[in-house]
Order: sequence, then structure tokens, then C-alpha cells
Amino acid sequence: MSASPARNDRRIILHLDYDCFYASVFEVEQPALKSLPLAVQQKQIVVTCNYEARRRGLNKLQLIKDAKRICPDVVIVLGEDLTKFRDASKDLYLLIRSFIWGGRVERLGFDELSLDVTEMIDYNVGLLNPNTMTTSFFHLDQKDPTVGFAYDATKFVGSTYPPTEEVFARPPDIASLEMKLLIASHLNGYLRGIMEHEKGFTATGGASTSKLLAKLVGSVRKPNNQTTLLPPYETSQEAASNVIPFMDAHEIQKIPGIGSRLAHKLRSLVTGPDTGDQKVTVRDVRLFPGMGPVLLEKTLGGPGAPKGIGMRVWNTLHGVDNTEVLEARDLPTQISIEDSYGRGRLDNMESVRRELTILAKSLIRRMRTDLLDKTESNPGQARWLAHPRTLRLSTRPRNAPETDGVRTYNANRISRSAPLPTFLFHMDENIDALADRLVREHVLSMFRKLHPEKSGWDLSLMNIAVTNLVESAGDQKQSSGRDIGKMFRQQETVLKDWTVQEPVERAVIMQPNVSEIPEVPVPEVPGWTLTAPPDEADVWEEGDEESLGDVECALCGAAMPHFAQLAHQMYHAVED
Ligand code: DGT
Ligand code: MG
Repeated sequence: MSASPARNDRRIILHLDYDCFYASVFEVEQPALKSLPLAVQQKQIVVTCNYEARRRGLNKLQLIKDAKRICPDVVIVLGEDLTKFRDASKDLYLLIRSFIWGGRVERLGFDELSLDVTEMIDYNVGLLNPNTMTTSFFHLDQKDPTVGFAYDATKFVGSTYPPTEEVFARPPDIASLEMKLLIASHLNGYLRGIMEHEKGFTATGGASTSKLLAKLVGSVRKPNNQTTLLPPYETSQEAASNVIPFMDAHEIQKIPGIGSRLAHKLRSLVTGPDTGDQKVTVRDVRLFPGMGPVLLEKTLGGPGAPKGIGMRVWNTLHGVDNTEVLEARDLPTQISIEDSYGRGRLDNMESVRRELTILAKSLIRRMRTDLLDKTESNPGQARWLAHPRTLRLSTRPRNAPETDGVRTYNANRISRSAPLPTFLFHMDENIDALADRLVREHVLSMFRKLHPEKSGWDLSLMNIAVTNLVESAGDQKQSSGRDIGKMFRQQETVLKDWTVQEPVERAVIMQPNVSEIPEVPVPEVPGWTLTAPPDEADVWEEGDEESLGDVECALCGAAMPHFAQLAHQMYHAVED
């Protein structure tokens, strides 16, 4: 077997995963739902359910009909319009980011955050006083020493892996990784408390030295809990490392970055032909004879596989992940809205016009939500932080049935682009009128160019997007955690379980003061037709949760996180 990869445990990373996120969004709106079993429906599937429903035997990604059979009094709410989830997600992200120095927060899908808190923890370790450890103070602001919270630096918050009782008879050494993680567990608990107190959302937290380990250890105890992965981490002495047994126990497909396709190949390697129901763990793969980066490259590499996949997976199996927490952009790169349609629903121009108008309304609403400067109190005078220059219409036609009557799935979208008409930026017109005009004067002619036939297109999907965003003058950097002192000053915090030494003013992220947008000439964009799916790598995209993973649907080629595969397969099953 090849040598274990070297570790670099200099960073401290926290992970937050909001509990039953879509269901919580409804519960925050209507608190009475909290005590009832609640399921959120998309198509024919329960995409998530609250923990009361889980206690009664319901699961995520179950068919609605099964959920009703298992729990007849389940309350079902429709969750197909993602707007409120996106808004809550953005709100929570901005709240958490306001605390983190340098804004080092990455949003993963709608309901997970990775936080690089290395600098905050190093700073606070430097201020520890060995004589007053139980009455330490966590500084949230380097400039204002009164901003922060009191904590006991001899105890972890939440649980640990392995459990603390077994290993923690002695207090950790101040210079140790253990001490950094202990302090990080207090920050993790504080942030979770803030989220719950300020916004009503609970989350599950993890603390470790990489995005991978923080995420995995976070899911050890759900919901509304947190876990810290304790050192030693060194893999050079495997017997002593906590990382290796922790990683080893996971089923291979549960590991972030190893989606179903890779898991399938690894299972086939380890057990022979993969029937899908074998349980193959990280340990089974790691200890397979001859295992190492070379065999992994041979097994997983090939056309379409990312370069160096063997080494990456070898690192992952050992819990080594050196990827950075990516700071999110404040503005999207594009905004796109789409919907899918059952067979025969889009077969005449009137139904196409009606559906395009619905999509256009959502698009304009999203443009206003994401691209307007919210600091202007009079909405009529709000300024655009960025101007998209291009309008894109994409569709996905169904394949005609083959001679044997079987209809194959068409994964390809076709698209057409044109300059975005500037009337869309008029704030004095209402959204319905703008959407109507956009469709009549622009989108319908794009549609006819894509589909010159008068009818019979049988489309399974339509998408309208604005792309090619040109940011307005001024920089769009928002205030980061370092400015937090300004935000904390007046109002008293009544955070349960958290002692805050200083009265605080609530964290409000200040948008930059952007000066008037100069008139930029609209570039000429010739119409063109694509056969590949458009680039969907935008953090605020419609359908975010299905655009951020590394798994690809074998039927339609859509990228999605591996957790989404089952629902996605069901979606195909019920689509037509
Ligand atoms: P948790 O974290 O187990 O308490 O429950 P959730 O509901 O937060 O589940 P999570 O973290 O896997 O996903 C976050 C949200 O994303 C969830 O509330 C609904 C949505 N979601 C999860 N899986 C899928 C999926 O396969 N398809 C679709 N359309 N949405 C999904
Ligand atoms: Mg969650």
C-alpha cells in the first residue's frame, strides 16, 4: 500500500448545516407548525421533513404517497418555488459572515456554510491567560476589546469525536491544536446561538481543520448539536490518529467529493460487480490490496475525469483536504429561472407565452432582489449594483419516440441570446407589465428562432436568464467581520446560554455606497445557438442545490450533489 498523504492542520474550519432547512423556513413563518409533523413537497417527493415527522418515521426523499401512508396526519406544504429558501439562505449567510474576519465564509448549496476561522482562533489563543482559563473572553473584534463573549476555555462546547470523557481528563496545552479546536467549538456554539436567537433557525455544526472533516464530523450528531474532531490527526502513526478511524467507518458514497459514479467504480473494484446494495466503507477501499493513488487513478481516471483524481481521492480517504474556503461573491454571475413541464403542456404558442411570462416575472423579481442596492430607503430610487447585458432563452425539447415506442431522454438544451433591453431596469414600472413586455417584444421572437415550427415542440424545460453582468462603478466589497464592532453597540443581547459583555447593535451588512451607474453602451451580442447546457456555476442560481455537486445524472447530465441523486431519479420516473 502507498504511503499516507501528509497533513497540514494549520487552519481551523467550522461547518454549519441548517436543520431540515426547507421545513424550518416554513416553521419560522408559522411557528405553530413546529409541533406538527411537517413535510415539504416538490413534484411527488418529500424533499425534507421536520424532526417531528422524522420521529414518526418519515424520511427525506420519500414519495408523498408513502409519507401519507406512514403518517396520515402529516402536514404537507409545497416547496417548488425556491424564492423563500433562497432568501432565508442568503439572510443567514450574511448574518454569519458578518462575524467572520475577512468574510471567509463559503456557501455550499442553500443550507451549508464552511467558515475559515483560523485568524480569529489564533488571535484568541494568543490572548489566553493560563490562570483564568474558566473565565476567558472570546474577542470578535480586534479593534474593540469589549466586543465578544465570555467562555470557559477548559471545556468543549457540544460533543467531540471521540467523546471527551474518554480523552479529556487533562486540560489541553495552550499551544496545541486541541486548544484551538476547543476555542473554535465555543465560536461554533456562539454562532449557532446567534442564528437561532436572531432568525429562529437551528443548525448542526462541525469543527476541524478542513472543509471535508468539519462537514463530516458535523453530521455525527444531528439536529441542533455540534461535534469537534479531536486530535491527534497525524496519519504517520495511524494507530494513534483519530482521523483514520473516523474516516474509515464511513460508507464510501457518504464522503463529499465521491459521488455515485466514483462510488460505483470503487465498489466494483473492492467487491466485484456492483449491485448497488453492498456496503463498502472507506476502510475497505483504503486497505484493498495494492491501493494507492496509482490504482485509484487507473480505476477512476479516464476521459472526462478530472486530472489527478487518484491522488485527490487517496487524500480524501485519509481525511486530507487542502481546498480553501472560497469567499462568496456578493453579486451573482448570472440569474436564471427555469421550470420543467410534463408532456404535452407546451404545445401551442399561447401556453408558451403564458409560461414564459411567469418565468420572466420571477426573473425580474430576482434581479431586483439580488442586484439592487438595498441601502436606498426609497425603492423607486434604488440603484443597480450591476447591469446584466445579455438575455438568454434556453429550452430542452423531448426526443421523438423511437420506432419501438421508447422515448430516450434528451439531455441537451438549446439556447439563444440577445442584448437585454434596458427598460427592464425601470423601477417605476410594475413587474407584471415589464414581464409582459419582455416576453411580447423579445422572448417570443427568440423562441421562434429556436423553434421555427408553429407547434408540436413538446418541451420538457424552459429557462430565461440574464447573463454577462457588468458591475457598476464603486467596489462591491461588503463590510466583513472586522467591522463588527460598529454593528454591536446599542441593543442588549439576550442570547440564552451566552454571556455577552457589551450591549450590541444588530449586525446589519452595509452595502457599499455605489455612485451613479455610468451609461455603458450595450454590446452587440449576435444570436447564437448552443447545444451544451449553459454554465450554471453561480451561487445564487435557481436550483442551487442541484448545481454545486460533482455527480452527474446519467439520464439528463445535470450536475447535482450526491445527496440529490435519489430524488432526481424519482423526478425522472414521474416526469412524464
Ligand atoms: P438535515 O440537514 O438532515 O436536518 O435536513 P435538511 O432538510 O436540511 O437536508 P439537507 O441539508 O440534506 O438539504 C437542505 C435542503 O435542500 C433541504 O431542506 C431540501 C433540499 N434538498 C435536499 N436534498 C434534496 C434533493 O435531493 N432534491 C431537492 N430538490 N432538494 C433537496
Ligand atoms: Mg441541512
